[in-house]
Amino acid sequence: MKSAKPDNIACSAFDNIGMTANKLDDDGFLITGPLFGHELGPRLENIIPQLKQDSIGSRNLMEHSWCVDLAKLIRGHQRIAPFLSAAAVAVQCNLFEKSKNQNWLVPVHQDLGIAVREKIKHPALTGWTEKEGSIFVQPPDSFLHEMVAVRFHIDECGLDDGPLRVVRASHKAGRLDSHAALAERDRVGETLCAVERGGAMLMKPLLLHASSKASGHSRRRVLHFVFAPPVLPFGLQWRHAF
Ligand SMILES: O=C(O)CCC(=O)C(=O)O
Repeated sequence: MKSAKPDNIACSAFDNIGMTANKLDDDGFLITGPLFGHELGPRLENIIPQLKQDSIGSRNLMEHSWCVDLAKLIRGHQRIAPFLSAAAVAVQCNLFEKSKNQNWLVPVHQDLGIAVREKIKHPALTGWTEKEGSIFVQPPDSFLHEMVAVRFHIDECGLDDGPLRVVRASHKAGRLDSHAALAERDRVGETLCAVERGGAMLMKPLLLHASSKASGHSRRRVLHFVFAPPVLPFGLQWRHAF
């Protein structure tokens, strides 16, 4: 089997103003420089430790007004808005933290689940699960293609900080089982995604992605927002939609 060593590095050392939505459609991801300068950093620094103290689960951050406010700021940002449809709503926000005490990895996968209010029986809806009190289901690929994740980096994420490794353009292959996912990764290779503090990585949920453990000397926090069409198919309703 061919080694899956990253053959490429993507970083935020460019300004994406003027880039077209085709870039996101073609590659399945793109990286921006800092969205708000350094202003938002200290504000978020104060919020995140409080969340931890309250032992609030990382998947339900949309229940907090600060998170809804930030989602709206991000959606309207001149570097982000061109990549979202005008009607897009924020439906989810997870905090992903890697540090010395909290170091982890994820194998290659696609983000297939969405959080909904209740179960609806329909043959096109699969993979029902419950996590942290939310019901998740996998909608058809055609709906996942309409969604965009915006990963807002609270800290810098360099190559030693457990960055995402993505398989460029793999979202175009649709839903892949684990065997096909590994084959696609080995065929295309991986791109390491370094992001500056305050920068964002935009990503299609069907893009194959993975991440390694960090070196353990840094703290890498990412708020992973998901934006999607406001109306779900088959009578489903979003758990959160702002
Ligand atoms: O932030 C990471 O390292 C992994 C995130 C991830 O796997 C995901 O968004 O599904």
